[in-house]
Amino acid sequence: MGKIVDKQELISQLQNMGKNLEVEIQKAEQEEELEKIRIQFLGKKGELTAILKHLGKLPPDDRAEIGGLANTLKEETEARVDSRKKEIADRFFATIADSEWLDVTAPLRTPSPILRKGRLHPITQIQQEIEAIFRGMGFQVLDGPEVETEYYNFTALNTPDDHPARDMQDTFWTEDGNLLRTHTSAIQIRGMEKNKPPFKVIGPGRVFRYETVDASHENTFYQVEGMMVDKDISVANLIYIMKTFLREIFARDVKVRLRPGYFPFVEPGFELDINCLICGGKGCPVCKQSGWVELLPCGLVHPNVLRYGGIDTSIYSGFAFGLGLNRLVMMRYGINDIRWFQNGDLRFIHQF
Ligand code: FA5
Repeated sequence: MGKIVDKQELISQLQNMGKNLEVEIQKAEQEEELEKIRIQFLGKKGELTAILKHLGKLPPDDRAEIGGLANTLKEETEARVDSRKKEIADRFFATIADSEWLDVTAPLRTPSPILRKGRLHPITQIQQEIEAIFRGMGFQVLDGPEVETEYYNFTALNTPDDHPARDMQDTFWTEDGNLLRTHTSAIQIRGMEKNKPPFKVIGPGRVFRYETVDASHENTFYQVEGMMVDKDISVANLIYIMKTFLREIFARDVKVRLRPGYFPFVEPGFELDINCLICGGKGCPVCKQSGWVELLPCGLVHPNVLRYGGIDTSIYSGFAFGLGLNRLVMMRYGINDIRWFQNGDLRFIHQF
């Protein structure tokens, strides 16, 4: 016969767990610690599940009572974790606000911080460098609108409206049926409309995705698109241009790896990863402990896309790539959180 389970014993176990949880949550100083606590207590293999294993041995009335208590504990814990997270974030921003308080009625100090020379945002700086590197290789720099049509952002990129790949990029739609471009690939189509092959273009710009923000994901970030169309373009041309570019931008040889990657507008498609320059490949939050950072998806342009651009695919082929600028800057300067780029903290900008 199994162990006899006492209802009171389970209640007191739940109460103890509740007390421990309260203490642990209050002690936590970082979001990651809170996540660990949540998993330790409420996860599938957590303490609550261990306690509830005994539920089946109780009479039905007691089961309902203990089940109810467990649910309340779970809900209370989720709420406590959320409110602690908010406290941690508020404290962080309050520290910044305190240290940046400025009396606008005070007379100017000399030298005045207001008269300090302005700096270009690190994203702008790297964009200018990238443009110079590619111009040096004969590429033309193109622009495109941030509010795009479905046609340029998806349809002409071999992604019709019933294509599952549309879900790969969560989209902000405007009320009139347009969208905030989810990638600079829209510029590929504009590039083909403006040029007759052979041609080489890059298109830098801001892009938008309806995403949850974390250390390595923003809802507003920057990319540079690249495209080369000529006779007999192959993966070898793509790899050569990418390696040359990375060596120039990092001023050293960077370890890269190429994995197969799926994008409807290239065939074959690749993900080019670079060795994480923040942790040297050992593993950190930016590379999600993998040692590699996904930097440069690329591939040979799908013939359907070339056809949308009015290009004769019996003569010409091409390659394309889409580089994430925020992550590139993070790698270069060892920035461990993507949220710095947009939080408006001048101390951040003044470092570059
Ligand atoms: C694309 O956007 C494709 N258009 C790229 C492409 C172009 C593929 C041409 C093939 C040919 P992806 O969604 O993986 O792919 O984004 C490209 C890069 O943008 C990523 O490698 C990453 O560096 C960056 N990126 C993507 N999502 C985010 C995000 N939420 N926050 C910051 N950077 C991001």
